[in-house]
Amino acid sequence: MVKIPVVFTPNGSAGIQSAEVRITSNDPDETNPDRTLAISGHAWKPDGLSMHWPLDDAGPPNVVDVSGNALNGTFVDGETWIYNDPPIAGSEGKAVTSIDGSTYMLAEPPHTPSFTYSVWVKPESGGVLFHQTLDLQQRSKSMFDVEIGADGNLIMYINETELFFTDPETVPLGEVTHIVITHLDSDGFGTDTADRTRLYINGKLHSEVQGAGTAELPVFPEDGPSNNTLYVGVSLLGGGILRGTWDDLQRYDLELPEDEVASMFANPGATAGLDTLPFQIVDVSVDEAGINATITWTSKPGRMYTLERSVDFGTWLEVDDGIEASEGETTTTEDELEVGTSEIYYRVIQL
Ligand SMILES: [Ca+2]
Ligand SMILES: [Ca+2]
Repeated sequence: MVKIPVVFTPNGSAGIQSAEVRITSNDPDETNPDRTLAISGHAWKPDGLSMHWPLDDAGPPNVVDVSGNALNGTFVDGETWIYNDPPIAGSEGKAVTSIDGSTYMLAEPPHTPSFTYSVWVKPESGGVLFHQTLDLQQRSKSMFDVEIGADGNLIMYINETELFFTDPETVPLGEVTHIVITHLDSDGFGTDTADRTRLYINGKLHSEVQGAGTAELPVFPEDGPSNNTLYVGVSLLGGGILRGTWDDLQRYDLELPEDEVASMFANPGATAGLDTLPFQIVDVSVDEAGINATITWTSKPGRMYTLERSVDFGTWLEVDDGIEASEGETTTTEDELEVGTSEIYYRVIQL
């Protein structure tokens, strides 16, 4: 018996993705030398990722979210945007450019005490990256603002507290910069305190404020008027439209650590791994007698798994369910395989 392991790792957009494996033989005596197998798998989604806009969009009105959370946004003044621009986050995919008019994007991300924003920009003018206002009607209270000045400095506020006012050329106009902002508030909303806020430029920690130097993200008042809209590329408080190219916007509902930010800069467009192994089968072994198969996959403590099998990639039968995870990898065995079975496929479902 020859074992040919084929590992298919779906990546990119979260959700079901498919591929084909074609096996051919150059043996002239082989009677069935050509075989195509359809493979599908569920793309893995990192913990904490709430929104991921690759900005590969071909046109308005929607800014497509591939995080799996369906947090699509809107291109405002969508006909004026330029789509299918060459990417600035790495060399794959596309980017979008705002050149004129009232071009900005709207999002409705979850409102969480801690967060991370990551974006690639090539600004052609100063303007606003992110803006949220506490009071929509009066437009008087700034909740969260990040702005790039005409000389390439970056200014950031949370709850009207100025956290960063960087030197000129931090985000140089006409150049591509990867900007990441992380915010940690470990004791949650309503305490008036947060742990720290960090600014990363091109994968490196640029500025940091801690404790009393930072501010807590306020909660929206229950009786409004307010909304949870995130304005991307404009401010309602008079800040300008940011003209320039945008690529790969990601949001997390937690503070990404320094090594993850460095990794995101080194791998443009990739999401943070958060020290979690991709979910996949790493080994399938059959004992010499061909009676027992052992299947091993990456796992996380606390999770439960179901193992299924198929002989034709069409019908799947449960082998075992309620399999408790071990740390790192989990192994289970299917006993008493049917004699004469030449192919079995396994899949593991994380519950
Ligand atoms: Ca892109
Ligand atoms: Ca707090």
